Amino acid sequence: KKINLAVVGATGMVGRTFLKVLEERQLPIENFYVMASSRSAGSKLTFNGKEYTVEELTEHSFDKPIDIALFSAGGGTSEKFAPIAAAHGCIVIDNSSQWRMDPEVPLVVPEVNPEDIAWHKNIIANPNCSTIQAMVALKPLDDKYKIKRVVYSTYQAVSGAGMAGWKDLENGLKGEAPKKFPHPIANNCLPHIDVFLDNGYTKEEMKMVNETRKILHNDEMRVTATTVRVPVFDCHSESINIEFEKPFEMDDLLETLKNAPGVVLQNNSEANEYPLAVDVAGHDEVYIGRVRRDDSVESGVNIWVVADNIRKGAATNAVQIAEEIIKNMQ
Ligand code: A2P
Ligand code: 11C
Repeated sequence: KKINLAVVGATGMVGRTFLKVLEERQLPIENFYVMASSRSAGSKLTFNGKEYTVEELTEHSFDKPIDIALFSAGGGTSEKFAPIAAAHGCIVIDNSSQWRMDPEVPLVVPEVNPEDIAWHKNIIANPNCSTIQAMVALKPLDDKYKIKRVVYSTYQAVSGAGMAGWKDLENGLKGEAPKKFPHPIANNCLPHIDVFLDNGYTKEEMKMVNETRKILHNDEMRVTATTVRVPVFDCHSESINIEFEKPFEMDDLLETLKNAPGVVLQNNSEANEYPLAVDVAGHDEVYIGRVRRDDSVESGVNIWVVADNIRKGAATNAVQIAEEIIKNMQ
């Protein structure tokens, strides 16, 4: 069966990558629609060798039959338009943070909790990019050794903040003042992603905490995070410290990671081989290296996890969810 598919926010950083990933993975698409704001309505985007005109997203955009819509146009747009699309029978896969913690909305990483797709009510949330790559790494370890506590420290690319974030680094390297970030990002590290909350953490940090618990189905899991923006264009890197309930053998843990879906284990420090943002950019897998026992606790490990935040962290993950839905439609 071929489906009708719309991309909302098609002109954005993630939106353009949706088009690329949909092409690469050859989804069975009958009618294809690209939507954005009035600012870019009328402009053209090429998909599968054909030109498509960007439509302005309105209340009537979903009057036509659309089976699946991939949204990446900000939380406000999702808040208003995802329910409209859903009410028309369209399944929305939403890349914003708007619906992620709604108990009626599944939050899905296809390698990790594909079973949650089954209970959707026409909106499925794509997790935050820094959460997605962590989940692909943590799930096989949680299944085997039961995770007790996680400490995330992230090194996040400017592309996570969209086109405006990208430009701040590009222009900042030429000496221009920042427009998107509160401080220069060139030659700097900003321990500040998204807004600050009352508890002193940033929203990005609390997204990692709350989304981890929801995706791994464990509200009790102890999780904490420090998220940092670094002067890198593509790929989020993460240091993850994990404490387990059960003991583990290092060989067994490495084998578990090596065989995990969506993981590439690159753990050869003696040869200076470990995941690097510049190598991982453009790939869909989650790369893991620097695996070493944490001797400060009874059973713990430190790992280094790198993924392309726009691909696996956003577009690819959403397209994989669409593929699962299409598979279940057959
Ligand atoms: P537009 O190009 O018309 O501004 P990024 O985060 O990379 O900047 O991308 C944001 C995406 O979300 C763009 O495609 C942008 O479209 C789209 N967008 C922003 N606001 C709206 C809106 N109110 N309605 C529809 N699309 C929107
Ligand atoms: C960043 N992780 O790198 C953010 C971007 O909740 O989807 C994604 C925000 C989100 O800035």
